[in-house]
Amino acid sequence: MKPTTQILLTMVFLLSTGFTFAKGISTNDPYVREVPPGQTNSATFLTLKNDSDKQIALIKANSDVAKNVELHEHVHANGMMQMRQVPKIIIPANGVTELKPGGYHIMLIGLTRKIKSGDVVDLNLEFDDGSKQAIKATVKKVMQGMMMKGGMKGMKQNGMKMDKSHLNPMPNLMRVFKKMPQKLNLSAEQTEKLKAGIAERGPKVKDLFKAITKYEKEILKATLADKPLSDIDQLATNIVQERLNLINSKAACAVSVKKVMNDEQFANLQAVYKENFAKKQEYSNDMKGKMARLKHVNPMPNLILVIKKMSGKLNLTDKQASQLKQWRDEREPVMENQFKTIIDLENQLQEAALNNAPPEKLAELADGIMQNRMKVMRGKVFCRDKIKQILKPEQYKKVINLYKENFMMQ
Ligand SMILES: [Cu+2]
Repeated sequence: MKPTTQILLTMVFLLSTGFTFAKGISTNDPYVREVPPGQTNSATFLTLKNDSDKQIALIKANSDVAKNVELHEHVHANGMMQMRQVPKIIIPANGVTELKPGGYHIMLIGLTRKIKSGDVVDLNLEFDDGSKQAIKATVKKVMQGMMMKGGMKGMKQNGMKMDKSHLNPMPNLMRVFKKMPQKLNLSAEQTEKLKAGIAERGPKVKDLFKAITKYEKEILKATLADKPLSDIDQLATNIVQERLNLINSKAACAVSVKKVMNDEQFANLQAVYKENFAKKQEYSNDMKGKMARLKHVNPMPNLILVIKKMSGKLNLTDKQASQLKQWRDEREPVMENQFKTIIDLENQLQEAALNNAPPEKLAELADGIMQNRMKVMRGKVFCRDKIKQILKPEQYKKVINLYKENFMMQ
């Protein structure tokens, strides 16, 4: 090869890599989640932008800060968020893929050193177009999934869809007004009055959602932190109290809407709601139904599930395994029954509210729901303490850590 040809080729090569660089993946805002001392895993988040006309995938990452670096995603499974490894993370042609809490992330497994806010971590990324990038990610405090502060707002800011259906069993009549006002034949004056009502009640309802979400996070945390039943009972009481407040506020909302409309309009509003928005909760016995239920009625950690799925890591003796199985066989039907009762009663409550049932009837159904919700939460504490009794302290500790590491959102 003549030197000139070689130079030419090198130049073409440089130009082409320059081209790929400009027209390939760019990274934005990489950061690593700060973790408390003793926790051995963390995660990296960033935005990947693809300026090329071809889809490109992130296929590998490594860093000296962790023994293992894996690409992960979060999936809804078993009634909670779980993460799992994925072979690649695709960035669509001329598109953006965000790695964020509750979604895709680069998992750092087995941290090789302590990391705290402000530290900078080096990462190398490899893409399926052959390109590589070295990036620096700053360590930051990131609110963690289920323990996220700021409730719904925090979740929304973190880009997660928040399913509120498990918080409110009452019909949300104002959805009709918001989504299909043309069906209601309202006068301008009525429209103004309803808008004013929403403006007034909206923030209060949001606060109730927030309060329930906050207490549900606290009860999860308290259960994992081995707090006694009395502490957890207090939190459970707060949860059902706020849930009752929410039901009452929805009932009050219906009353004030009724005042703005004439009888015919209100009956029509209920009919439109029934047709378009009312959803009966199904009670199906397949896995999906079971898991949806778990999420819906139970804010507590499901330690039995950890044992079921990760028993290989626990070194259970035969005796322990059979004791745990016996406990599970005993408890599961009881819990299922409580779940079923809650869902039945919530369906009845929705129907009663849409059929002008008297307030006493609504109160009675709401009360039944809350009694069973209390039972579920208390039952989970018994379950925790039973597991603790069967396992050795270090095994139990392992269960708690496995739960935190694998079943809580990164
Ligand atoms: Cu992960």
